[in-house]
Amino acid sequence: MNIETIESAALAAIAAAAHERALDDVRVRLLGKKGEITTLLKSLGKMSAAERPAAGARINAAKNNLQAAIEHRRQALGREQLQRDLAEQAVDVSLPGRQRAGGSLHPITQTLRRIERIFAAAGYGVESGPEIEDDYHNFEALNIPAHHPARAMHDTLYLQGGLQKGLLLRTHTSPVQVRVMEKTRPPIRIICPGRVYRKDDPDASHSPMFHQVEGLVVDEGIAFADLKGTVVDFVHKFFEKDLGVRFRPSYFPFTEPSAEVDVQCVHCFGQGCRACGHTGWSEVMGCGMVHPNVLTMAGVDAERFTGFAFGFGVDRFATLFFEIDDMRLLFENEQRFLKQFA
Ligand code: 2NL
Repeated sequence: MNIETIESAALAAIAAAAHERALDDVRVRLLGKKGEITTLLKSLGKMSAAERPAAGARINAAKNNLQAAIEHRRQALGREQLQRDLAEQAVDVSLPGRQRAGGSLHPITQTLRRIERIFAAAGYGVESGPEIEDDYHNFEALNIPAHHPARAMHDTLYLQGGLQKGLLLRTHTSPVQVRVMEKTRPPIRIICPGRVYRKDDPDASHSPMFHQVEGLVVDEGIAFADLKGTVVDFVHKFFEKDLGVRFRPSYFPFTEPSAEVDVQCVHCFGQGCRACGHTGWSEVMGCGMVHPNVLTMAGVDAERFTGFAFGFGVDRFATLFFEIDDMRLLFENEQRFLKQFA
């Protein structure tokens, strides 16, 4: 076959190769060991010396031309394939993204942060301590006598036997304050938030684990008026409402005098409703002047220093603030409930 015919047929085959495999078949057919061009080049040896240079030049030119055409076609096929791949794997950037479920703070944590922010702004330090306590720091140091009902097995969760003898789950965060008094000299101005435990059967207003904040101020010349002002200020800042606050005389072994604090019902502003049992008031905390025995046992000079203390349930404040009617909701972690406070 003559070289022009081979070359034009080959160029047509190269142009027609629809994919790399077909193109490679064409290449082998032309330039492989037994390819048409290779065979023609081998045939040069049989030619006369006169014919050989022109024929050789012509065949080599065809070979170079075809190699270039194959390479050109290969690149074109590569680009076509790339375009197909890109089209196939294309991402629709206009599609809405997969929504990530955002977390949020638990209503108790939100309430705690709110309480801490108010007291921190008034110059209080925030202290924490162990949830497993000894009998001394939880009871003895707080002037709670041996046969006080709070110490009874049915109120306190005691750890069992062996090395754990005399250990219990703290029933209030007062032991943290005792420890602070033991290791620092007045003035002391702290709040102690944390988990506390009681052997209670859970109901709408009781949980065996709940959250408490206690506050303690010890300095020279601290009076009940300071306690009263502090508590009223705090309640107004916390609820952001001008609610009435009243102090009722009460009794705690660790304070003298002692008082219970009522706040006007956040729902009815004192009118009386179901939430406040038609009294118009909600009981929110206990407080009093630190008993001199408590100061003395902790190594504070009770002749020189006086102090006040208060304690309240964070969960109670959370239910009042967010208008939640059952405390158990705070501990069940039901997503549909928690989402309302995100
Ligand atoms: C309540 C309210 C209260 C205290 C806690 C306290 C702590 C120290 C000394 C004196 Cl270190 N008092 N804390 C005071 C009054 C009330 O808690 O209803 N508790 C049963």
